[in-house]
Amino acid sequence: MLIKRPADIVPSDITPRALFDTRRDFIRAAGLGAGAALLGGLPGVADAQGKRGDKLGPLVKSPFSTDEKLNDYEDITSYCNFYEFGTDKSDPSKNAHRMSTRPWTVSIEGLVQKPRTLGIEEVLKLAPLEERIYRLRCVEAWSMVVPWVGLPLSVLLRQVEPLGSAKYVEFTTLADPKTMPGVRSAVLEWPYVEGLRLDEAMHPLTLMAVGLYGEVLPNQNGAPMRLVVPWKYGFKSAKSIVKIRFTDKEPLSAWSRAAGREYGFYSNVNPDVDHPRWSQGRERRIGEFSKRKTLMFNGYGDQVASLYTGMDLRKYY
Ligand SMILES: Nc1nc2c(c(=O)[nH]1)N[C@H]1C(S)=C(S)[C@@H](COP(=O)(O)O)O[C@H]1N2
Ligand SMILES: [Mo]
Repeated sequence: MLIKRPADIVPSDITPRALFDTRRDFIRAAGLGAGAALLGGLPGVADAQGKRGDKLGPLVKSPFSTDEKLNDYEDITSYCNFYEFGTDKSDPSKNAHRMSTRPWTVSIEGLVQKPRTLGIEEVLKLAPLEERIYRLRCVEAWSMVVPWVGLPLSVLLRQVEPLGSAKYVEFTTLADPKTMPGVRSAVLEWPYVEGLRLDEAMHPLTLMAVGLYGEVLPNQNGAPMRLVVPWKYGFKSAKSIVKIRFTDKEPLSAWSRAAGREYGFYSNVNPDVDHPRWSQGRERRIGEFSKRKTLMFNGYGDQVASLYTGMDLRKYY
């Protein structure tokens, strides 16, 4: 995203429509998108071995979900940013199958009472898994609506009893040159690092996603667990996380390190603060032709604006 201007996206290039329409009808019929609070009928989380197509469930529906039209499974899984697998939107779906997501552990450390390393199976059992339909707004001025499956990040963070001195949380993602061709190139410094202020990380909207469309995450979308911070530009939502560290200093994220003038620490979606090389005022929803207006905090202002009271969001972009 450092290199390219927002491309004109032609979804017909990447989507065999008949295929994913069928798939979506099937998933709808299985209960996702229905009104029930607890969606039964799906195998339990213990059945999810991380193979493509493994179901997650039962799922609790989230009150935070948008009712906008979902992007198709094919769009979400074939139009991706995951530079470890290449800089083209189509590279992750071609290359990410090489990454192994079992076994997988995340170590949670730093300014905490009880540092822990959890296996992905333990993470899946920490809380009832929720379906959360969120908008994802990339800094490159496209957006999607994604039916994530996950648990509140706060549930995971509480496991280690953060100390009072902890002010920020840093996320480090996998960097394996053997399976990730992008890591052999210098497009970013590896591993990919992201960070949140502690109150942002603990906010109820902040999700640790482990699936989408009721199934385990496809590798290209950040298996086996990735952040989803829906009021921030997409690059804050780090994929394939292996380490979470509590700190008292603002973490230096991979994109701020590469181009700090373009990508700030906060990176809240803000139509009034342009990227130095393009406007952030509008966005193209993948699958749509005309552009729509970008909303402050990506439309999540009612829930998150109070986190930034008194801050100049032009300075803290
Ligand atoms: N490890 C890692 N995480 C990452 C990225 C990346 O290159 N590497 N790209 C980010 C960007 S720019 C976006 S827009 C989202 C895209 O998520 P999606 O491909 O699941 O839509 O992932 C983010 N997380
Ligand atoms: Mo992005």
